[in-house]
Amino acid sequence: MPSEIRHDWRREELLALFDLPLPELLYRAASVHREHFDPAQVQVSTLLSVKTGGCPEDCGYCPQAQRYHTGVQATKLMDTEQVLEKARQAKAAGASRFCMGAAWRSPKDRDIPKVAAMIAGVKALGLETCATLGMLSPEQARALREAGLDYYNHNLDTAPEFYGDVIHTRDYQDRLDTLGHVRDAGLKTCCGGIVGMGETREQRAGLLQALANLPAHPDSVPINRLVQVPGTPLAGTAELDPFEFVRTIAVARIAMPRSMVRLSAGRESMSDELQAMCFMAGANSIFYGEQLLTTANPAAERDQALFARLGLYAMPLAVCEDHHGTSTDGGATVHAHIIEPLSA
Ligand code: SAM
Ligand code: DTB
Ligand code: SF4
Repeated sequence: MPSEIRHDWRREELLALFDLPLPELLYRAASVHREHFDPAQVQVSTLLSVKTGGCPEDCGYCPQAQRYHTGVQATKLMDTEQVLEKARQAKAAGASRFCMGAAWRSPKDRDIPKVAAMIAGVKALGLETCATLGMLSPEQARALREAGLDYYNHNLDTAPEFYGDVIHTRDYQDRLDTLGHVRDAGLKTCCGGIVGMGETREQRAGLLQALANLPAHPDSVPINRLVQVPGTPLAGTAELDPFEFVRTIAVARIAMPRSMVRLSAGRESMSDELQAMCFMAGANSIFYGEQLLTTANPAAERDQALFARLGLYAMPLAVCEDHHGTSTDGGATVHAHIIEPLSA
């Protein structure tokens, strides 16, 4: 029986999945994964921080909040040409999606034409475009869509009842509102959260419940493992058991069968074996390139070697588009497997 697309997950059902013996949970998640995806195919995105640091918000995990002293140097919005050069490099290295991040609470209206020019330029390179700029008004979301934006990343971050322990400068409803504006503008959503912030298993289930019960499942679901940055309030939090991280990926896969589940921040400090377990649990997307926004990500060579050892390959761009039904050229521009495996 194919798995249903549900928006009525109860917390206890998700917790019952978390509580399964790990082999049984992995089997169930891997079965759901195969209903909708080739389990060897992984979607590859590259991130660029187009405006770094100096953020007025107080997200307890974030190295870019002005109020924490993390050593991150605040910058102005980058020039479009510099951004396009980075996007060309990302495409040449094998990424199919380019995600531009800005350390803003929300963009000012005067920023939108500048970001729109970046989006249009990246789109013209043949990459999928994604942006994460904070809260958006309905008009801003529409303007970004018109510029050629495919995805907007805006995370719920954690369960509603734990959220107030982490962030105080905007509330959960603000996030839900922005996600509504993004969907209404016809953008695809990239929405997930962070684990390892000291939340309970019930709260991890609560994050997945909130994501799966959105009016539409996010097209991409980034599951970040907290990157602990000295100076942030969450530095020093007890490390999450790696198997609990794998369980979180598996339950996300089961609850959101057609979404791309992204093994996101935190890979740099994960072993190859832990990452392999995450792919077996249904993760099918990564951030690729040595930097996330301000913190380290595995070197491209390490990821190429990992893909080769595991027999994984990068999702070609045209397949990324086909998967969401928006390919305009019938797949004529299929790129070969774009993270080239290193020869043995
Ligand atoms: N300022 C915008 C916002 O908050 O929506 C966009 C950029 S913000 C850095 C994007 C996401 O990165 C956050 O929602 C959070 O989930 C993730 N993130 C930030 N710092 C992180 C950390 N130290 N570890 C893991 N994920 C982190
Ligand atoms: C997401 O969920 N993870 C990415 C992306 N969306 C923008 C960001 C991770 C940031 C990790 C901390 C940093 O590098 O500053
Ligand atoms: Fe600012 Fe985004 Fe960091 Fe929060 S997560 S402090 S909004 S850059």
